[in-house]
Amino acid sequence: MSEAVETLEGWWVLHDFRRVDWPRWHAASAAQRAALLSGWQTLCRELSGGPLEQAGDSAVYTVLGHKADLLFLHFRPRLEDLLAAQMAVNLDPGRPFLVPATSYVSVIELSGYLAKPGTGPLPPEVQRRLYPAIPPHRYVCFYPMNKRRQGADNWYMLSREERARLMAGHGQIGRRYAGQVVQIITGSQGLDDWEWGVTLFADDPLVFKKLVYEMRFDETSARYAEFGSFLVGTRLEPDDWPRWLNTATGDG
Ligand code: 76R
Repeated sequence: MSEAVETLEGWWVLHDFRRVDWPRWHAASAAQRAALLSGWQTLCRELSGGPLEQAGDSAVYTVLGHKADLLFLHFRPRLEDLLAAQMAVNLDPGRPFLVPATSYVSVIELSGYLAKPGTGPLPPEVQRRLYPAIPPHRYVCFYPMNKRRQGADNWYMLSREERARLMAGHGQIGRRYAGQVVQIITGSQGLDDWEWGVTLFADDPLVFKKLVYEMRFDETSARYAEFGSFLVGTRLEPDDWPRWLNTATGDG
């Protein structure tokens, strides 16, 4: 009989992917576009560090490919606070233009495979990992994953010792990327369609490919990991919106 590993949970997390309604954007007048743009910039400022934030953090990314145009990423103390952040995007004057594409609900998770959570107050380094600011790196990569439950390869039937051994190997590969990538693992059992969300932050997007590829050869991923859709994006600061939408010269 295997037992669940102890976990610690921190901020609640919403990955809110949006599409821009491009036909509508193209049909808008120069004045309407200017108003939308300043509305979106104000929204972003209010979400991170402004009145809509209070506690937690938010960041916005442009997303490559057809799956979405934007990612609004929110860390918040409670589910209700995530809802408020989601609704702020929905209720923004630019609402009909920012159409939901896909989303993911999860909570920052530290598992106790390598260090069992003690009973006293949490050490500051653990606090920082449970309640982090969104890492400032330029690029983000997100994908959901499961641990396999199939025939002989059933993660949930392994003993705790065996899982700890596998996770130690996983951590070893990960630590080779120290300084190049920050990973935030969020648990989503009972919350969304996969078991975990993996969010990686780096200043060189090639690091995502190299890390994920190398991990595929680690037994934990090779035998037990199943993956959903991968999305990659670039940080979009409020001041970057005009350049992104090519309106910086007021082209209209
Ligand atoms: O050293 C530590 O303190 C933490 C060790 C550690 C744990 C417990 C760790 C390290 N991870 C842990 C848990 Mn991870 N991680 C992933 C993926 O693409 C794939 O193959 C898998 C997706 C990546 C890229 C990654 C990166 N990790 C987990 C869990 C929870 C498992 C459970 O509880 O059963 C998942 C799903 C998961 C997945 N991991 C690291 C990294 C990196 C880069 C590290 C080193 C981090 C560091 O030392 O700073």
